[in-house]
Amino acid sequence: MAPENPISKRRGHDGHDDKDRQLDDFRAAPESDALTTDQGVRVDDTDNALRAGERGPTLLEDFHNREKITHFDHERIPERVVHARGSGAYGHFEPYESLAEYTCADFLQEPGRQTPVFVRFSTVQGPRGSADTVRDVRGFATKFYTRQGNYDLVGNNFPVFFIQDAIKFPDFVHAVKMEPDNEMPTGASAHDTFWDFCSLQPESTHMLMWLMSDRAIPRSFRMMQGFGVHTFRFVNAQGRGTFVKFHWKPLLGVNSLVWDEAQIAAGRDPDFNRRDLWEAIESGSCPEYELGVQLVAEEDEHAFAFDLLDATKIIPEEQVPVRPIGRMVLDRNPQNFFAETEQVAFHTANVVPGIDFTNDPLLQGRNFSYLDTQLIRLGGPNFAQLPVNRPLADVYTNHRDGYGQQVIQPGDSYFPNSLSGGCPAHAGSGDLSGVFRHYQESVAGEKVRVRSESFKDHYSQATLFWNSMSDWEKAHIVEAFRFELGKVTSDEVRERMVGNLAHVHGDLAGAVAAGLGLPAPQPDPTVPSLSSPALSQENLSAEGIRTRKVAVLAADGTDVAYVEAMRAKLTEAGALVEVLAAAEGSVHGEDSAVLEVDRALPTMASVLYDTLLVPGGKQAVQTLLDDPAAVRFVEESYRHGKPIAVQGDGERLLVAARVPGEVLNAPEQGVISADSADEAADAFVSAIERHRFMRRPGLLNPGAV
Ligand code: HDD
Repeated sequence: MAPENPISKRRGHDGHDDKDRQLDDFRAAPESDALTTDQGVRVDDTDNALRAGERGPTLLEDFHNREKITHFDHERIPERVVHARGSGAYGHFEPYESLAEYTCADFLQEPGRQTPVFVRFSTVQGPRGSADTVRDVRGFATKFYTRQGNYDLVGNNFPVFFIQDAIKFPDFVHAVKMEPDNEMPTGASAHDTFWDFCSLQPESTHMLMWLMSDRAIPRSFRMMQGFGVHTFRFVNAQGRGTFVKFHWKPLLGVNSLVWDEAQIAAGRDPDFNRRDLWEAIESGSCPEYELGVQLVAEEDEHAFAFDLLDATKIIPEEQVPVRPIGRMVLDRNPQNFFAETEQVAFHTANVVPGIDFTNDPLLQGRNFSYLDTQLIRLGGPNFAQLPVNRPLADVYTNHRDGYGQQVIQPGDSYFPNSLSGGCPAHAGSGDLSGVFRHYQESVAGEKVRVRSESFKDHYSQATLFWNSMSDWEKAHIVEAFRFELGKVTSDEVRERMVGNLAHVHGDLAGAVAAGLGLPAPQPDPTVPSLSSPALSQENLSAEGIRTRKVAVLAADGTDVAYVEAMRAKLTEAGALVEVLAAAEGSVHGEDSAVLEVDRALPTMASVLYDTLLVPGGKQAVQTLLDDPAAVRFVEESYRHGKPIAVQGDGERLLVAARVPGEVLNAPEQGVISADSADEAADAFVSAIERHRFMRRPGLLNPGAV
């Protein structure tokens, strides 16, 4: 009898939903416990090649050796030309209400009906092995396995894009990717070609504002928004269209790292975001996102100061509120990275009845590119048969043959036919339910190669973004521009870019120019004063501290009772508490109580935690003061704006970490000093809820504010 598949068992894959049950058919449960060749011939030695004599030459006849090496030689496929590095997870989506008024999409009809999904998060610029915490856009691509076929919402964590027309995409990607001669920099846009392109391409300015903001260094895939970016179209059963923009909102709030922290994390844990997602799902803290839509009636197409077809523009939420329509939970990690996360193929043109395109020229070009790129990346036209890509809906086509064909298709493959009884029949000839009918839009025009006049305002919404930021967000944007342009070697490019920023805001251009040693450009007097509070991360925190990671610095002599009391309160609120000490094992309190150590301090770093707890205890604090790694831990936690709670003597570590005197006990700055857990816990929990305290003395670079 075939043994139970140990991998399925370990991961608890137990026919979770329809997609999981479908995948089960493809999970390679070994049918015998003996090693075989691909042909099923049993092998008793895979360590020694067949040779002529003990010390003689290897023989060509050794088919096992040749097959093993040949298969290995072909294990790699081309990585994605963009979004090469990613992490995926399965889950499900369920609507809150029926959206039948706007769309006939089956998966949006019935409140509570679950549709399985696979989501892949990614960075854009770097190769597969690059670090997670680089400054970059994050991909947020969702495949809904609906009963009417697969629907892919291939979005990003920013609501706008660099270019307006897809024909510019190869130029943009060539500019942002590593430079062609030396293939540097990896996972970074801080180089000449990127800024050369952007400085000559003002339509990228709005996107640059997002890219230079902390949105480009998310704390977690679980704490970042997603956007469909384009204006799409819902179509209802009567054929009425409604413009729609899609928004994913994480229930854990929208939180970011700070730049210094992101750079340290890239070294301490290059898999920072990937690990975070994986571990959260493995531990049952499943990330959740709410899907929201902005709906615009067809007759209001021209009611805005910008063009709805222009992907460099948002519809401000104050103008058209986001209506929550459902929620998505990611609750299962893949079992095989290559088979699932690497081979998944998203395509903006994978739509289902009830969801259609608009004439956004960026979207129109994407609708060509994704299928095209999968053909080379996945080696032929049959990639939709790969388990992760396979729809749950029945598939019946006249496509035949090609590399990797998995199906034995009996019968003819042409239409019309009489010999196969006319099968597969067109839906039009019988059952009309679930048929995709393209939206009946009337189209007329000259053939022209022009950009619409309505696409020509490249700065107003960049200004809107700037105006909507809080003081510390603005300071971070200025610092990011200074960092990036500071890496640019061409003076001409720097000057041109700063000149463009003058059309966004004089303060921004002036502060960036000062950092680069350039004269402040003339501010543009026509800059608007609009703002949209919904854009600031100050307004996007969530309630609660679920899954936030708390580091406790301990040593022999630590007040164990205090740690246990704080741990109880923090854990009850959903946080994850880890005790760090110089070595693994345990430490003893003054009263010889024992505290288990979760991690050895030398293997960890403050950047791997959200917040810090320093218990008192004279001897313990002295030990920590003598350990440069512990002092650095505190110093970084403070500098990165993280909440810190200290007990009694623990305050001496703050002093050693050069925390200014006025902040030694300043709950409004996220530094809580109290002797008992009862006094500290509530203030600490509210501080963790706020995520970061970026207005602490010394944190805001005065030149950048
Ligand atoms: Fe794209 C991948 C998102 C514009 C061409 N894109 C890709 C992925 C995401 C996006 C999330 C990774 C999917 C995955 O995880 O496998 N792309 C976007 C967004 C865009 C955008 C939100 C603008 C609104 N993309 C865009 C344009 C083109 C492409 C204008 C080409 C004309 N994108 C591709 C691609 C990729 C891709 C070359 C690379 C790998 C893949 O498709 O499967 O076809």
